[in-house]
Amino acid sequence: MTPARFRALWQTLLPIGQDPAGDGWLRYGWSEADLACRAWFTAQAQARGLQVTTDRNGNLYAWWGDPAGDGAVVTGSHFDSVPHGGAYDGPLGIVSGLLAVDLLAERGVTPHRPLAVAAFAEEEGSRFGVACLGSRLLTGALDPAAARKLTDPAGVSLADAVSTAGLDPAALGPEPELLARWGYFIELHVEQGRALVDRGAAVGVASAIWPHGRWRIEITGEGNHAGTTAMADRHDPMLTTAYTVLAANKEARLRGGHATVGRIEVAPNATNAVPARVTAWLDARAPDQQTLTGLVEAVTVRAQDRADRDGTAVTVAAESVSPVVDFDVTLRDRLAARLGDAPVLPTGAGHDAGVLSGHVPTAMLFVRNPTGVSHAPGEHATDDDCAAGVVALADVLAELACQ
Ligand code: HGY
Ligand code: MN
Ligand code: MN
Ligand code: MN
Repeated sequence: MTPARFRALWQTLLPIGQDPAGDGWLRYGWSEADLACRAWFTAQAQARGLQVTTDRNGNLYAWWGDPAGDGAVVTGSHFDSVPHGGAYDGPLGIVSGLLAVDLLAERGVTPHRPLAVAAFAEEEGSRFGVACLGSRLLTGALDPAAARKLTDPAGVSLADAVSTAGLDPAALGPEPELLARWGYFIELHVEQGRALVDRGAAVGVASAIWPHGRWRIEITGEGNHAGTTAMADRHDPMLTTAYTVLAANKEARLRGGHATVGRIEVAPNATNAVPARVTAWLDARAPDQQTLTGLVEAVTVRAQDRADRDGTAVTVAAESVSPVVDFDVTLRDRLAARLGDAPVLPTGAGHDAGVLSGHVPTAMLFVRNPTGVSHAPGEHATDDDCAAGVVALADVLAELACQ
């Protein structure tokens, strides 16, 4: 697998969903860009003679072998991005899976198990607000009735969105019988940090996914005139919000966790009005559940203290939380050994692999990201390292599918 060969396939997908202004990618679940990625996937799979199936939640699979066979080895990731995200987070795992199939076929490998490349729906949750939507519906981690009601910022429901892709919204729901036929799931992903750079390695193996979640913080104040209202008479939720944002940063640093408020909505969102209400979304993550719980509680307490001073009200609701995922040690160490003692490292990022790991033996491979940046246009991986990732994935798939 040469860097040029990786680049040749990569650049057929790259332009899809790219921001016309060049500021990253805009690929959201069931959007035009996502439907174009799905069409790309289907064409690439068919060009390889792979059978394409879709589960009831719109997750796509390209099968080498019988989709109904047992012990399947499935690899894959997601097409969708955060707004103005990077090119690699998600798509790299899908492109690498297709190229790994090419490599195995050229090596004359005959898998003893069905092998599939998967594309999971709406992993980032950028459109409907719930991360790993497709894999959570597949595994039963998300109630389909609640999911159907999810709406995007334009008010389009998930039910309507999946209908545009030809799916029956009433069919959304868990598929235990499909998962029961899987033997392994392997996700290759661009590293979202600099650990592999620091270790001088092109490919690594995941040890764990930090517990993490997103919390919606509603801060209600009193809308008023920005010019005539005396400062002492204001109940300004933006002030409480500012203190909450600072508290998140401070408590995360104190506790060795990660936290940010990356999204806020202000009502009425007028320059010349003291806001009536601010909604802030907190993303918090930590190496263990106890630290994460303590971090979120501390932020909540600090927000409430400030609200008491500002005469505002604070409510906090968890929108989606992901428990810690310690990847199967035997599988993890077997893959690390197969890859010549590749570094083993945890990640603070969530992945479909984290959702699936509760249902099928799962592992993750990481490809070096020289910038360490992710969820932003600066996210990067060199063609050389991506080619090395394809070879590593092919070696792992061969090991698992031919045992
Ligand atoms: O948010 C995450 O950690 C993942 O990239 N969806
Ligand atoms: Mn991501
Ligand atoms: Mn991802
Ligand atoms: Mn006026």
